[in-house]
Amino acid sequence: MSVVGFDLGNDNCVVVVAGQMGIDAALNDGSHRETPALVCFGDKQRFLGTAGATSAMMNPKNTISQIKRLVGRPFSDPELQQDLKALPFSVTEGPDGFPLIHARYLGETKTFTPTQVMGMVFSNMKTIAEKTLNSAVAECCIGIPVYFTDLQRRAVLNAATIAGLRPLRFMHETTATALAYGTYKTDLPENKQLNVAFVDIGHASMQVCIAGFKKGMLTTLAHSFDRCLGGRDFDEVLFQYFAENFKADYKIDVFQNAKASLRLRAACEKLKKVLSANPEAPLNIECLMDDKDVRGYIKRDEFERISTPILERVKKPLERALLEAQLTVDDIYAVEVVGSGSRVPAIIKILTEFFGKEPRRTMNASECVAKGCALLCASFSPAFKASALKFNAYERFPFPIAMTWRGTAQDSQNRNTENQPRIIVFPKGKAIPALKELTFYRSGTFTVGLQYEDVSELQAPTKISTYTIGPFQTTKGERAKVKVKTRLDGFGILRVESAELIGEEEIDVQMGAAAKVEAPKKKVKSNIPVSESVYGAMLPADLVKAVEKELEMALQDRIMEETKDKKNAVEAYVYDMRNKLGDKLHDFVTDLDRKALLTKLQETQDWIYGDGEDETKDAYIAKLNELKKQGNPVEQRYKEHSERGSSVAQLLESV
Ligand code: ATP
Ligand code: K
Ligand code: MG
Repeated sequence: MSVVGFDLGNDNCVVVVAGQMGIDAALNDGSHRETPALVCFGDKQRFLGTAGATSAMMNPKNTISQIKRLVGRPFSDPELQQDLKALPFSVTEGPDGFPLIHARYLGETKTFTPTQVMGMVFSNMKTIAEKTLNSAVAECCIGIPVYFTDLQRRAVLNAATIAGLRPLRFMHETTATALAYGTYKTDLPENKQLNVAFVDIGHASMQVCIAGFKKGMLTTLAHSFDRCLGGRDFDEVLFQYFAENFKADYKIDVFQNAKASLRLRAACEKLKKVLSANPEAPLNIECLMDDKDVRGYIKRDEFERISTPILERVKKPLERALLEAQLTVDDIYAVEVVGSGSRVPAIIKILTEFFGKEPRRTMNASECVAKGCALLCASFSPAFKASALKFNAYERFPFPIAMTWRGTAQDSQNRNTENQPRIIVFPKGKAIPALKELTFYRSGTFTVGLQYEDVSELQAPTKISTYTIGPFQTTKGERAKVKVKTRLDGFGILRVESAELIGEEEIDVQMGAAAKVEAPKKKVKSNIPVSESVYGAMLPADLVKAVEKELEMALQDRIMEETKDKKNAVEAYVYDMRNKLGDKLHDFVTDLDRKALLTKLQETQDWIYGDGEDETKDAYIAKLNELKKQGNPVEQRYKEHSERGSSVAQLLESV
């Protein structure tokens, strides 16, 4: 079983694997531990992650980023609409009311759902894990933001499935961080509880978790968040600031030019990072627009002043978390900050003031989420059963969930859904996973619905799903007892899992003292069909198609990578052979043959940079074989000669 943890960020992804080196982050092709969450569509293939980053500037319209913001949200979602304004690629509303991403791929304009694109990011991260482990990866745990709705959770699960992954659990990102913290903290008390506040400021959002620790155990006490407060908001403030300045100073309107906007945004992000370590920073961009080179400059004080509207929002999630945990700042043993967005010094200042203590960075700020997920995954693995890393994590669900239904015959006439009877099946803070059983008395098929009890903290429609329960038969059309089981599963996804018809006799058994004298009657249980309809969710048939499509695209990528490798092999052979013919192979070939071979090499080189620039894999293989046919005999003669030489030398040495 594979032990793998994924953190798919808005900006950066990390995969942690349990391998021979212990539990550690896997390196990507560029030997980095963080991989950009990017998919770039090309004429012949896709470029994922690091490979996609190089094309982001060259090919912005076809480089898809911020995918985590786009999944599981209807097109009309105001936050999504806001996000789209800053994105250089095209997104339109699909027939189902959900976003469709447009990109030129294989020479045609194609559309992809955000879930599909997230599947591509997962594919890339899976490949990175597999290269490190040298084996296939299926089982894994995945970090998700605590504020993800049911639909977003389903989208992530589908995306993972598209990539061929079989997640065992999702873990809220801050809880994963807390698990990583607790597992490696060796001095946790046996009886007393240490309360630690975790603050994660990433690229797009801020999350807070207060967790209580005892030896070998963590309990999440509170979760809070601001979905729209992250590193990118500072980039945007700087972008607006410089764009306005350039209007006045250089008479250019960057807002009107997509490419210039993109370059200025990227420069602002760099500048922001410089400001984290320096009291001031310059900004220089050559040929930004209208052939004008621009120069700018900002002091950290000024940056903080223009960022006030963002910085003012940092306190709110902190207050909410304390309130929910019913703790005061004095009860907080330590504050841990993670997420690279938290590197802005003004944020640390606010945290220090709020908690009355300096926040710590005990953990690797970019890897702790993936690490926590890998640790959770390890806890499911037989190989880690008795491990010293064993740690129990009690996770909580952040939203209260209600079940609704049509009432009795009379009130089913009542069309006003506001008056629909409902019950809270899972209160806010319910431990995950959980099961709730409700009993209904019905004479035939009926429907129940699941919905958010409170959408004030959510950007989602109230309704989640409806379930049709039935058909079933009752004697003489009387009402029968139906038990409906609702599950909040290990992914924080809600579903009515099953329904059972319970024989009427059972009611008598529960009637108390009088019933006890009667012979106990047998319970008759039978399953009733349950059909699910989730608002906005991907249909199973579409998921199957998406899995196939991903395999097809991955194959195309592999063919293109192999083609490049073969082409490089031909090129390398040309240079290598030419050098050798002038050097060590020189005396092992007649002048005539050498000349012929050199001509052949030159022809091949011309071909590679000319007609053969864009050939098939087989054409390159054939070309290499052709060259080797002429080159190999020469190499062979040299080899025989040097072997003879060395065996003579060995002979001489042994006497
Ligand atoms: P999310 O958690 O929102 O899904 P993520 O996990 O991809 O996103 P991180 O990698 O934690 O996000 O943080 C990325 C953000 O951190 C970017 O906005 C980046 O500009 C910012 N960042 C990175 N280094 C620094 C720095 N030295 N100073 C300020 N900001 C930084
Ligand atoms: K990350
Ligand atoms: Mg993150």
